[in-house]
Amino acid sequence: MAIALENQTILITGASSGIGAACARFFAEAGARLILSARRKDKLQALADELSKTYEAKSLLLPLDVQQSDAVTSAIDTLPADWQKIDVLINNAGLSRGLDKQYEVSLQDCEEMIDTNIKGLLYVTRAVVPGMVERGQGHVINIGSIAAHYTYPGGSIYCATKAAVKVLSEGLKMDLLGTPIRVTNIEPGFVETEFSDVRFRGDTDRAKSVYKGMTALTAEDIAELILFAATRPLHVNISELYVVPTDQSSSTLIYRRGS
Ligand code: NDP
Ligand code: 8X3
Repeated sequence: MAIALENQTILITGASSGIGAACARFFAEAGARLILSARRKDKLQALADELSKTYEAKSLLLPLDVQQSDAVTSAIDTLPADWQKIDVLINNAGLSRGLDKQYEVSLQDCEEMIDTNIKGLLYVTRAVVPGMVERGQGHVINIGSIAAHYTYPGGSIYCATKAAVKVLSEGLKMDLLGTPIRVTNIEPGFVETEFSDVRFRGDTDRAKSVYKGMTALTAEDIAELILFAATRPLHVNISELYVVPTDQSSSTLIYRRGS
């Protein structure tokens, strides 16, 4: 039987758009309280207002750049007393930059992907998990990618970061064995969000062409699976969920209509 999320506290990184924002809506509908984190405070505020109006959900804004280790630690350590007991951490903040060759991609792009997708996820995990262990309750849900399994040309840095998320998820599960804390790695294929706009720095035509002629997953498709993982009975740990659009079988094998 599904477990209830009423009054549970969910911390979502990257809540300002895409999968993170969709998770906020699904968990709010299920009665949870949300800690909404990302860099764009205006987007977080608009989302919090919507959640309050639509679901009467309580939200706390946590504007944060996950690349900044000190800021992450201090933000988690100084949460208001009634928000400190985090039940579910959704490590979702992440991005890709460009499709440049490994030997040509700028160091700045490499570092942004590594610092956000690997180091940022680790900073947040290290700040939150000790409290979960102390309280004997918690669930860490990382957003990996099928890119962890399939390297594609020009994507090796991003793919390496998602391979790291897979390994960090597996290792965290091992390190938490003997505690009730659960660990899940969600690995989506194409999801149509701001992801490709960010990858191609606002070149919307190029971003749209990624999904041309095929039906991509939606942020809601993924949020529903995350909610499913979070609501399994406490003795059930979904370790990995690998999910692609029906029109996709690997990072580079896509079925496109009319092409
Ligand atoms: P979006 O671009 O829509 O969302 C990314 C989120 O990450 C935004 O809320 C952004 O917020 C946040 N973010 C980025 N950098 C930082 C940072 N340094 N500090 C804090 N927050 C940050 O893309 P998606 O929703 O698609 O992506 C969510 C996750 O899903 C990512 O980890 C991505 O790698 C993964 N994924 C996406 C797939 C896809 O096809 N879309 C497929 C597989 C995995 P802000 O800019 O306000 O900080
Ligand atoms: C995002 C999906 O295939 O663009 O993780 O890398 S892909």
